[in-house]
Amino acid sequence: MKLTPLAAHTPESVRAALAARGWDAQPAWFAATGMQALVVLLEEITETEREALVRWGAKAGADVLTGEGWALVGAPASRLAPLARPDRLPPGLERLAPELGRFLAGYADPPRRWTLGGGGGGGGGGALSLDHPVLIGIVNVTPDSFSDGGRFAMLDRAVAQAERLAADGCELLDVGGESTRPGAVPVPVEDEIGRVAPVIEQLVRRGLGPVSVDTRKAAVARAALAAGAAVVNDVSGLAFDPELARVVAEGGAGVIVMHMRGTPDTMDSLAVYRHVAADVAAELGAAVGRAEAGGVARERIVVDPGFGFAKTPEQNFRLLDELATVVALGYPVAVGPSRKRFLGAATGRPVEDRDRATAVACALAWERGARLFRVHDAALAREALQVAGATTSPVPTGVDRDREREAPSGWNGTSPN
Ligand code: PMM
Repeated sequence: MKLTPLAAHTPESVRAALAARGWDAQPAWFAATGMQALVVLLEEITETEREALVRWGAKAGADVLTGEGWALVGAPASRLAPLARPDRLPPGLERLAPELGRFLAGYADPPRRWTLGGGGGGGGGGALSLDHPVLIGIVNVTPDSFSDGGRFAMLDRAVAQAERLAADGCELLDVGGESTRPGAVPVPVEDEIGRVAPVIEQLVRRGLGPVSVDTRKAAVARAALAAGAAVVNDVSGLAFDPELARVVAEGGAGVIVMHMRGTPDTMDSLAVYRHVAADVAAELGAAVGRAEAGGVARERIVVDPGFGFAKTPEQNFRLLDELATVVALGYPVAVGPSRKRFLGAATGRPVEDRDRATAVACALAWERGARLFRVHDAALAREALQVAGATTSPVPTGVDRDREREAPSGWNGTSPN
């Protein structure tokens, strides 16, 4: 007998083993994703539900660890799938089906596109494919990033920076007029509009778009969308300005909801989590709820764990490693590790020498399911992501993703041949 342990972190290993033994692409991919080990944490469960889970686990051969009001369930996707089907649910677990069903559907068929505004307000238009890493280039128009000041100097330099980022492969340019670093001075709305709107207009006019505006304020977002922005990137996750979700919805724009706590001034003192990845995912879920309650369509929403915002270096690294918990929300995930302090904590490098570390962080995030990468230096990140993207493709060869959509109910753990 010959024994070969396969790589368990990717369905690709099982797919390749089956393909090498004559299986067709489609059933091989089905079976391989069904065999992937999943772990779900259930909270706020009753004693009856807990007992039903333990009984089911013993019968199904799943691992179930429980305590009062919670359970951790570990099993291959194919074994969890019946729990998402009302007709096959063991009695006592009825409340589990809808949530688990949503997760498994998103797991089997992650979002492949992000719908943006058409620019110029009013919606329509653009979309970005998420089948490959998408770079978002940072265009800062804050006086501290352009210390020689002057409106025209600022505009010229922003355009030059945007041209460089676009040439280096950025598919979205993120224009921000207010620094969100701790201790940064708040910028009055009129000043922020005066900084970002002319830049956005220029970038769109020169065909460098689509463009996003990095703002927490509804009035700034409204002006930016009128100037041609297609996306609002809000570091406060729609918590700072209650009007912003409605402005995004009415403008037909895309939105990035980022996780943070408090404000740039208070966030460092709020970096206390029970379990950082699970807590951030739950709080991002609430942010997505704010977006949807304001009328923003699901396909326009991207979530971002907010590296460096209300997180210690250790928490940022845990979050990066456990990014799959954020990906499991079912929305495309953007990350912005670029040049941040936690990268300096690991490498000892100063802020101006963190682009290599940024590129590595982006590659790791891609491997864990992130699709969009907000960076200062696009050339290095692009190269890292080209390698990462070639290693872990979200589009398996020979598989028709529209047929794969059926996966959760199709998983049965046996050979379809
Ligand atoms: N980080 C900063 C600003 N905006 N937006 C998103 N979506 N994600 C981020 O991580 C993020 C952001 C702060 O970084 P900078 O001051 O270097 O731009």
